[in-house]
Amino acid sequence: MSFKRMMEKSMRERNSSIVLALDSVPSERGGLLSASLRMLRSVHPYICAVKINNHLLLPLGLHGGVERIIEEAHSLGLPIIMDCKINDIGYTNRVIAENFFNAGFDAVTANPFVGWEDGLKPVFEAARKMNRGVILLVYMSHKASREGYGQTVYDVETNERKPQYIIFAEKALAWKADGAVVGGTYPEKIREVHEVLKENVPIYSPGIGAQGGSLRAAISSGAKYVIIGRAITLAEKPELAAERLREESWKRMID
Ligand code: BMP
Repeated sequence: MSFKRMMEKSMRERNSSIVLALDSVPSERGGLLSASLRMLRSVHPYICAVKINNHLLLPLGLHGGVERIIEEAHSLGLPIIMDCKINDIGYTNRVIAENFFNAGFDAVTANPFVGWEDGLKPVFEAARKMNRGVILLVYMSHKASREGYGQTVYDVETNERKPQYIIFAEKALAWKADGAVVGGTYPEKIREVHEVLKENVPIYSPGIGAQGGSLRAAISSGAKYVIIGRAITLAEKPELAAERLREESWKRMID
């Protein structure tokens, strides 16, 4: 099954569009790995996938620690995404993607700034060969996002001017990406990107809660999945926070 279909199935079966950003911190109740596994086990009924990044990869390492989290996510029936934001030359990018796919990740994130030929093409090739997904950054959630993703690009051949994120959305469509990241802090950008992508490439939206984005606005503007970390992981009762957020997001989805 393709990553896109796997996500769709997980979302429908669990009535949840929440991708948990498992950016754990060690707690007094144990180290990073046990804190992460505990978090996953307590919130898994309310989420449809898990995403991890360098928060866990650097201290735990891929083999051993992170592979244990991948195994746990899969045993709970959850797809797992490596948010590595691949951003190098093609030769290196392929090795990065293959390492994560071989470890068991179902998808990786990548930065379209590096382009296709000798950039992200080898990542998409590796993903297609191994039946995994690639999610592209289209407009990030942080304050300075406009300095890069929000620049106006002048095309000397056509004399056209377009926002960088619209060009990235068009690339996500042309490259048949499995997802596009658009910050939940910018619902108007979600709307514009959704106009380009329609239902062909699902929008993943981080920045809800801790970064000030509204779940309601992100979903009603066209986000299909919401990536949520601290609003769940730092809550006094993460499972209650996840349950509440799931309810709120699901209500919006079926409205
Ligand atoms: P939180 O809900 O705690 O703000 O976490 C958001 C997560 O999404 C983090 O793991 C962050 O690295 C990631 N993220 C983001 O916040 N904005 C983006 O534009 C892209 C991301 O991957």
